[in-house]
Order: sequence, then structure tokens, then C-alpha cells
Amino acid sequence: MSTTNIQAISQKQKNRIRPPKKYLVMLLNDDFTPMEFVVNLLMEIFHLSSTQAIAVMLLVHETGQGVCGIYQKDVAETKCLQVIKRATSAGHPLQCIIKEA
Ligand code: TYC
Repeated sequence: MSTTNIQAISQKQKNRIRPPKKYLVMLLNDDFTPMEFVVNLLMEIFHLSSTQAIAVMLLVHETGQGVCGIYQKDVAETKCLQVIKRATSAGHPLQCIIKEA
């Protein structure tokens, strides 16, 4: 195969449309934010059922962190900001981070 052909193929590979990367939105534990506040936030921002929200809150409480949802980057960043804004307004130190999946 000629070099030109190989270059054309590798250029084609580069041009292939890839699905967008996904990001985990993760809550971090602390000793001060009330459990009920975390559960409500998980239901309202991440649309979890009350059973799912309690399970995620307890996982974070017991292990230090837990995944609330997996989204494209812009959505993950927005949800993370919503969590921090809501916690800060209520005077809680709750922290939220995003990680590439
Ligand atoms: N550890 C907190 C408490 O005992 C509850 C809590 C759960 C806080 C999850 C933050 O992301 C969190 N009140």
C-alpha cells in the first residue's frame, strides 16, 4: 500500500465522529451537611427516586464519595454548580466534583 493511501486512511480515522465523553458527578462526604438536605438535593437536581437518593446519600456518608449521575461535560458542570450553589446558600459545606468517566 502506498504512503499516500496509508495517510488517507489514518486521516479518515481521525475524522470519525466519536460519541462525546461522559463525566461522573460525585458528591463528597462531610460531617455537617444534614442527611435530609442531601437526599432532597439528589431528588431535585439528579431526579433520583427517594429510595435511590437515600442509597446514594448513605454510600457517600459511609465511603466518603458517591456518583449522583453521568452526563456530557456541560450538563455535569451545571449540575455540580447547582449543588454547590444550593449548599452554599443554605450554609452547608457540601462539595461536589466531576470526573471523566
Ligand atoms: N455525613 C453527613 C452527616 O452525617 C451526611 C452527608 C451525606 C453529608 C452525604 C454529605 O455528600 C454528603 N450529616
